[in-house]
Amino acid sequence: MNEVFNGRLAILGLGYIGLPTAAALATRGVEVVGVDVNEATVKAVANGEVPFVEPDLSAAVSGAVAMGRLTATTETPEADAFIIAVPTPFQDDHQVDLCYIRAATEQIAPQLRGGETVILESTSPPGTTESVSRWLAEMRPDLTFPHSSEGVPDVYVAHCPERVLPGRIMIEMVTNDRVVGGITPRCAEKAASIYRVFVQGDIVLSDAASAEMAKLVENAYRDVNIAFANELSLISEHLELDVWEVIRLANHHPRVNVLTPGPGVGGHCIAVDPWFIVGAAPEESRLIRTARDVNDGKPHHVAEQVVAKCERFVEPTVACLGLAYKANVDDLRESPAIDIVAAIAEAQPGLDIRVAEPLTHVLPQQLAAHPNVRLEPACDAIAAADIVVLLVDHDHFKSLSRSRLAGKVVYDTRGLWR
Ligand code: SAJ
Repeated sequence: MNEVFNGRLAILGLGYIGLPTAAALATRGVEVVGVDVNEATVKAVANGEVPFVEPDLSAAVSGAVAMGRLTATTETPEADAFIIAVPTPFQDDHQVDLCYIRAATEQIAPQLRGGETVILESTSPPGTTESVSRWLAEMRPDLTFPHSSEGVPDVYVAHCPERVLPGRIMIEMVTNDRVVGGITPRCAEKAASIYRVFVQGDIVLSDAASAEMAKLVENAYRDVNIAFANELSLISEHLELDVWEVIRLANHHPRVNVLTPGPGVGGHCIAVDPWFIVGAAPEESRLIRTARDVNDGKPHHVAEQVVAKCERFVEPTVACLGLAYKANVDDLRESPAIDIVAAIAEAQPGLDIRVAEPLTHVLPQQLAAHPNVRLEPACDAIAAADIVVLLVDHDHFKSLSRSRLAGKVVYDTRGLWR
C-alpha cells in the first residue's frame, strides 16, 4: 500500500510554484505553513489573497485559508516535511546562483528533530539536491543525512521538479505526471507520499541527479524547438516568405510539429534553465547554447525592424502591444517585449512610444526611465499610432476589431492577426 502524507508541511517560497503547491495540499486537508521573506506576500496570503494572476488560484488560496489549513509567516516553523520552492537565478556569466536555496536550508536546519522529509522543487543543476543534504549535515552534525549515511538517515532529502505551465498551473499541478528523485530510494518514496495527496498523474520515482537533469532537459528541448521556429522566421523574412504559411504547410506532415515563432523567449524557466546544462557541460552543449543565442537574438532583430519602419515617417508614434513574457499572464520576468520597447526607446530617444499591457497597471522600471514611453489602453495606443507592434498574443488584443489597424504599418511578431 502506497504511503500518503498526513502531517504538517512548510513550503519555503510563496511564488508561482510554492503558493499553488501550498493551496493544492491545503485544500486536500494537509496543514500547510507558507513561508516567505517578503512581508507583503505573507500578509496577502494570510488574508487569502494572491499577489499575482493565475487562473483558479485565488479561489483555492482563499478557500484553504478560510478552512484554517493554510497559514503564512516569515519564520520557518517545525514541520514533518519541507518543500523548497525559491528562485534559482543565474549570474552575469550564466552560472547558477544557489543563494536562495542555501538560505532556505539555513532556515530549515534549526527546525529538524529527525524523521522529516526535505524536498527541493526549485529547478537546479545536477548535484544541487545532494548539496542541500550536505549543507544540512554541516549545520546539524547531530543528525544523519542520506548522502553519507549507510542505513536509515534521520532526515530524507529528495528533488521533485515542478513542470506546470503558467496560465494552467492549477490544472497541470494535478494532472501532470510527477518525477520524484531521491538521494536514496527511500527518500524518493517519502517525497512521493506528499505528492500522492494531490497528483492524479503518474508519480515516477528515480534518483535526485537524474530528476534534476530531466527537468532541465524538458525546458532545453522546448527552447531548441522554439529556436528552430525563430530561425525559420528570420530565414523567411530574408526570402520574403510568410513564415506562418510555411509552418502551417510543413505541419501537415504527420511527423512534423514546428512551434510558433515570436519576439523571443521569456519567463523565468525556458530562458534560464538551458544555461544550467551549458554551465554543467560547456563543451558538449553546443546545440543548446546556440538555441539560447538564436532566441536571445530575436528581440534585437525585432527592435531593429521597428526602428527601420520608423524611418518611413517624420515624427512617428509607435504602439507596442504587450509586455508580459507570454499570452494571458502578468509575469514580466525576462520578457522579450520589455527589452524590445527599451531598445527602440534607446535607439530613438525622441520617439513617441505608447505601450499597452492589459494585465499591468504600471510601467516596469526599465521602461519608466524613458520619458517618451507611456502606458495606456490598447485602443488609445493604436488610435494614436502610425506603427503598431504586436508583442504578446493576449486574448485582449485578439478580440480588438481589425478595422482599428486600417492605414497603419502593422508588425505582428506573434502571427495573431494573420
Ligand atoms: N514561446 C514561443 N513559441 C512557442 C512557445 C513558446 O515563442 O511556440 C515563448 C513564449 O512566448 C514565452 C517562452 O517561449 O516567451 C516560454 O513559454 P512557454 O509557454 O513555452 O513556457 P513557460 O516558460 O511558461 O513554462 C515552461 C514549461 N516547460 C515546458 O513546456 C517544457 C512548463 O511546463 C514548466 O513547468 C515551466 O517552463 C517551468 O517552470 O520550468
